[in-house]
Amino acid sequence: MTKKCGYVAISGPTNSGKSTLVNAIFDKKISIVSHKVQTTLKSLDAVKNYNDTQIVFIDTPGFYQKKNDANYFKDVLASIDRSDLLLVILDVTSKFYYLDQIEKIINKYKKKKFLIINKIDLVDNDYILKKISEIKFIESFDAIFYLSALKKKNIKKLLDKISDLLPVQEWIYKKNNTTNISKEIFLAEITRESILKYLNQEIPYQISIVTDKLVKSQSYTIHQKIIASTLSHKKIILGKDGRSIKAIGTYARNEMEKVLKCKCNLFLTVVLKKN
Ligand SMILES: Nc1nc2c(ncn2[C@@H]2O[C@H](COP(=O)(O)OP(=O)(O)OP(=O)(O)O)[C@@H](O)[C@H]2O)c(=O)[nH]1
Ligand SMILES: [Mg+2]
Repeated sequence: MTKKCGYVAISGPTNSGKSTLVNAIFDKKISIVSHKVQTTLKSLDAVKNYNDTQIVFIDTPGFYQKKNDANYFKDVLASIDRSDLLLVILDVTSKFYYLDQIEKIINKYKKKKFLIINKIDLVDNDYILKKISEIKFIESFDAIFYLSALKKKNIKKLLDKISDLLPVQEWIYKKNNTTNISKEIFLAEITRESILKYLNQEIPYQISIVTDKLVKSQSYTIHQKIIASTLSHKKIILGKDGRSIKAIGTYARNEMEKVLKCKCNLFLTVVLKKN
């Protein structure tokens, strides 16, 4: 069997469904998802062994207007640079605010690139045709796919085409399904997903979460600290009679149990950032 292998960067505006697509491809939670903007904060590699091809997907932080952080752009561009194939994913139901930025990127990127029109479960064909006519540089893409990452529609077609295109070379990773983040960080990400789900406005963007302790016996015992930047944020995270932190913890624990396939005891503490 001839082995193939390569990196595939998944890029596009915030909220277009990049992380949902990764989870659909792996059929499990690899990367956290939310309805809010700026969910993915750092690029993440995930290894998929698909027939004779090892595909290393790179989920990246989405484009976001208000984001003015040089590290963020560096991270996204570095992920695109090291990939053998670029997927640009657009939410068909959204306003295409970022077409200029995308055009610049794909003109610069000399390797293969696919356009993915996502969330087709929400619209009809006429609408899709009208929307893609807005993309004047559509000819620059080597292929276009129409997907629903959420409903897992047309994922296999995409994987087959990716597999066709990747170069013949030895696999890089020994294991399937692995990512380049530690279990501690991933579990902190799950708690962040829960906070994005339950808390509004700026709070999810001004906290950090650390897994202090992770012990496995018959079940997992997980201790995490949620670090709030102000006292008022801390109070909101706790909620009246601790209701909010309880809901955050319950959702996070359930998600952790699904991912780890094991009972989890999650202990969350909210602390105030020093200074
Ligand atoms: N209806 C529908 N919703 C989707 C689809 N794909 C993703 N979503 C929803 O879109 C929202 C954003 O999804 P994410 O996967 O977090 O988007 P992202 O591109 O990773 O966003 P950032 O990490 O902020 O760049 C979530 O509420 C998803 O459930 C889809 O195919 N159909
Ligand atoms: Mg994401």
